[in-house]
Amino acid sequence: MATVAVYSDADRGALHVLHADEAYRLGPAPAAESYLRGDLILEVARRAGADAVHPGYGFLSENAEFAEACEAVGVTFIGPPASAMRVLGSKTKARQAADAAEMPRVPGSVTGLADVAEAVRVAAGIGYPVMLKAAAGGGGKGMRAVRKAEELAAAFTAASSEAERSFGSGEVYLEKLIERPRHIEIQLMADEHGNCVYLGERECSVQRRHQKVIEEAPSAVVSEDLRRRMGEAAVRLALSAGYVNAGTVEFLVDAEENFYFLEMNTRLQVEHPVTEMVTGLDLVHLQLRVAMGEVLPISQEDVRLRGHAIECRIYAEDPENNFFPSPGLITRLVQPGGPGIREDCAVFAGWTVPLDYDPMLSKLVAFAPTREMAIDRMLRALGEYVIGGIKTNIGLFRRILTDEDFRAARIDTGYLERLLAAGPAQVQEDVPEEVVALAAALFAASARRETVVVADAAAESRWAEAGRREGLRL
Ligand code: MV4
Repeated sequence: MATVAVYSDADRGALHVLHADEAYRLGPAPAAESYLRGDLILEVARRAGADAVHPGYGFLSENAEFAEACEAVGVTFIGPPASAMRVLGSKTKARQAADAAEMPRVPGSVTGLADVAEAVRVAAGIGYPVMLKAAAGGGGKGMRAVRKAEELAAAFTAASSEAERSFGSGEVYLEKLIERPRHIEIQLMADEHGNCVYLGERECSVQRRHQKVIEEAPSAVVSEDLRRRMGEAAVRLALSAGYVNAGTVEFLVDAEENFYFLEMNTRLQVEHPVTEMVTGLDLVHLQLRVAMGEVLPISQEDVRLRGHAIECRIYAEDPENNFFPSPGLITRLVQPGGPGIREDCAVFAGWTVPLDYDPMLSKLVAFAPTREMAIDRMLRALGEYVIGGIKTNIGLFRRILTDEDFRAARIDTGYLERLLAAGPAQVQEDVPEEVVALAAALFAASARRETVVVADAAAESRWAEAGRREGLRL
């Protein structure tokens, strides 16, 4: 299968451009002038004679108009039909489809609340605390928890005007607030012939400001029975909307193992590798075969989960500076490997991380027979990972993976905010003075981009002497 890459001026030298058989420029760096220009992308498809377009993540991957524009010019969109995208990509339509598919949903209103009086009535019906949500919101924006009845009126008015300002629609609905939920999602794969399988779940509760940081498969708290019930509900929803190709159904799961439909992502997700590791499947390969009209080559009985996988999203961001992006030239890259380590890396030494896009550098995945082994393998791999010239969030993962609550899988969507609120990493107290001084000197030198050679004459002569004694010429 020949590949055609598209790139913006910022990505002229990017890895995907080097890997593809052909590459075409879309336009200047800003996404609005390149990766979001569906017309320019289809112009490349025409010039290159491409049969299909894979939209990846973000950008146009959940844009029904783009999916339609592809089909209109006879280019296969590797993803769901626009009609399914429209139903499942809209919060309120998806919630209505979830009800039709008898999918457990958080108790509350399905459509927008007409006025404060209706909000008061619905809240009284489900009991406090409640969560107000903007229908046109998303990713945690436009959400407001209300813990007492007397706060509801003001909160409703504020949420509605905020939604109007931020999303162009003041429509607000109301749900039972699920305390300390886990975010668990089901991976689906459906073909054009009415077959749909679920490929286990992913635990995505370790998030910061609604950005996933660590994802795992399987979830440490999902039993075989819960997995089957969530999977079958997700399949019912997908089939009811005529869904095709890869998709993910997101759930909130509470401490009593109740699960509630949140939303559906009508695309492949960044974290799909952890599902690939525990199922042994290549999800993009399956996407391509489904997009070519093939019947799914696997049935639900064929799906077997084995072992445990953890993914760390390696970002060019500065944990000491509120995780702000830290773009710039990557001067050095030493990548981990070894048993059970997979690194999906998009950068290389000499690459300049641009500011124009999400600053993700790579996804480091550790697979092992058990969660404990996967955590320790990941720690070993992170210890080998060197990305020079820019700041990264590698240190954050060491803090999380050595944290007792994480290792005991006592995590929920508030876990990482609580860990970070506990303050900066505890510096080890037992570090000898000279080591601290040496570390400071190295840090200062690296900040000045100098190389510091620490020559210990005694050590060197012992090394040379051993070499002479053993007759080795090193
Ligand atoms: C909730 C919730 C608790 N109760 N709904 C956040 C973004 C959107 N995906 C839905 N979200 C939530 N909805 C009710 N009724 C808690 C969250 C939530 C959350 C959900 C998933 C992943 C991370 C989260 C972080 C904070 C809050």
